[in-house]
Formats: sequence, structure tokens, C-alpha cells
Amino acid sequence: MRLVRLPLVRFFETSFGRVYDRTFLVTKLDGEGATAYGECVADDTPYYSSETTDTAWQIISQFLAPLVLGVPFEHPRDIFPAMRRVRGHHMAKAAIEMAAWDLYARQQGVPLRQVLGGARTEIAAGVSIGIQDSLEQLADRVAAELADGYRRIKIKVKPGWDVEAVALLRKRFGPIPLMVDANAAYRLEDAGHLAKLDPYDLMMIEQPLDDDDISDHAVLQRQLKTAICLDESIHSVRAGRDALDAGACRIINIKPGRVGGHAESIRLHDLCAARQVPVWHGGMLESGIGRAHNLHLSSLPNFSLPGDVAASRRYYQPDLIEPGIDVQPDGMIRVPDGPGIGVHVMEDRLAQATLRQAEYTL
Ligand code: OSB
Ligand code: MG
Repeated sequence: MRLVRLPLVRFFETSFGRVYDRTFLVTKLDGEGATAYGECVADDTPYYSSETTDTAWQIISQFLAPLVLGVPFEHPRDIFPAMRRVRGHHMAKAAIEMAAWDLYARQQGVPLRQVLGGARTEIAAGVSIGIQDSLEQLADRVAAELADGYRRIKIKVKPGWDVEAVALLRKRFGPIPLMVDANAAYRLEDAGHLAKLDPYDLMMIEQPLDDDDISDHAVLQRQLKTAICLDESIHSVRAGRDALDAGACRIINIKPGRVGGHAESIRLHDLCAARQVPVWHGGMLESGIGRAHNLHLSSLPNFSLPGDVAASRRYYQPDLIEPGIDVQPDGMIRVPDGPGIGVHVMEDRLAQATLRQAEYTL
């Protein structure tokens, strides 16, 4: 396990602040003749979620590693249930579980998507554009991403950077697939303000209210024409079911780190498919390792909307993998077709970016 830090190609600003680099954990699993990788998407700050790189490090080393090391598993779907004694800490669990799926697929000599149940060999890419210094800069960024072929534009919003930004983009770019992500920056009392977004025909508004809220989102959804998509609130498959039962959203963003790995993501995906609720794959500024995992998961059939899965070069130059993940001029990204996640991890770059490492053996 490594604690890694990489500088971002461009700063990224959300409703909770601006970052210039990304700190995360990389897990490497050796077993039965194969080596596999996972990435823990917890950040070094507890702003998007309560988990951090430090809590994940602590929980993995003290509690999770002893629950899985040396235990015979038939299938990676058995890993998440084996960690059940530990409450929460889904990002820490996913870092182990996803590496186990990579290991399993490599042992079978097949691409990860095949064992996950994904048929698509390429996926539609979207981008998430942070808050900028000016609306002019925002419009320039959108123009550049559209020129690169991206099939959906998401902008981060917060009070004071919302309706005006959307109005400008609609005026400048017309009926492009456009959505906003608030990262929990609003209160239910802002319903009237958020309704001002309704005339702009957004695909959805992502996570307007609190990270642990479902019931206020249900009230808000009844007052908005625009579909609500939940991200932070869907911390488990059960939370997804509760949100759909309550009418709190019409779309769900799936991030495997948030729900505990690939197996739980597949369960959430299937639940949404059964209820005809579209899902899309979220992003957490992953390196090429997590990004490759996301591509394979995105190949499942109900990922019917373009996700926040974009090219390596928007984030890290160089990435930890070679070749990097590229978007084609038609806005599609090919799912790597080698065994497992199907990308080559550059161990020298990984070593150079490492702040701390530990090894766990039987
Ligand atoms: O809310 O989707 C989010 C990045 C970090 C934490 C949370 C979010 C995001 C993004 C960026 O929107 C998605 C990406 O490009 O990886
Ligand atoms: Mg989000």
C-alpha cells in the first residue's frame, strides 16, 4: 500500500475549495502468480466524504488487511461481505476489493469488464469542470472540452456561481448536454433559487443538498422540473434503494469507492436498471489505475449516460500508467482490452510519487 501525491495539470475547484494536487492510496495485491492494483479515492481532507487517506490507511492496516490476507476466496464478490464487521469505510474497502477483481481477471487472462459483466468495448466520456476565476474562463474551458469531443459537460456550482454561469453557457453553446454539480452547497430553503435553473433544460442537478440527506432531496425534487442526481448521499446500495423509494432523485451517480467496490456497484447498477433509473459513472480525479477500473465498470449496460470518466491528460502529466487513457475525437474512450484493468503501471513513477508505503504479508 502506498500513499501517493501527484500534481494536477490544472487546479480543480468545487463548492468546498480549490486543490492543486491529489493525494490518494494505491493498493497492490500479489497472489497466485499475478499482480493487481487498486486505488483508494479518499482525499487527504474530509470535505467530500468523512473518509481520508489517513483513515483509510489506518483501517486497512489495522482491520481490513487481517480480514482478507491468506483467506481463500472463490470469487471477488465474496470480499466485501468478508469485511462486514468493519462499519462504513467504503473507500478503504473498495481499495482492496477492486484490486481483488483485477487479480481475479488477470488470473483468468481476461479483461476486467468481462468478469464484471460489461459488454461495451468503448464508453461515452464526459467532463467535470471546476469553478473558475471568471465566467469568461469557464466558457473557454467548455469550448476546449467540446473541441476535444467530450459528450457531456458538467460544471461545478455553488451559491453565487450557478444560474448566471448556466445562462452564459446556454447562450454561448446552445443545446449541448449540460448539467451541474453542487456538492451539497445548498439548503432546502434555496428551492426557489434552484428552480431558476429549470428553464435551462439541464440533464440534471447533482447533489444539491447535504451529503447524508435523502428526505429533503425528495421534497426538493417535487419542486423542481430538473432531475436530481444523487452522488454523496448514495453511500450504499441500501441508500440507493431508499432514495428511489422516497423519490429523492431520478438519476444516480455510481462511484465504486463510495459504495465499497465493484460488487456493490454492480448491485446498485442492477437495482437502478430494474427500476428504469439511468446511472452514470462518477469520477474522483483518479490516476490511471482507478480510471482504468472506472472504464471497465462503465461498460455495464445501464451506464447509459456519459460519466465523469475522461482522458488522463486532463489530470496528470505523466499519469501513473503508460500509455495514458485517451479520448477519441468522437468523445468515446476505449476500454483497455488486456488482462485485468489492462493498463501498464509505471513502477518508477509510482515510486517517485510515494510519500509512505507498507507491506502486509501472512
Ligand atoms: O462530486 O463528482 C464529484 C471530484 C472529486 C470529488 C468529487 C467529485 C469530483 C468531480 C470530478 O466532479 C470528477 C472527475 O473528473 O474525476
Ligand atoms: Mg458529484
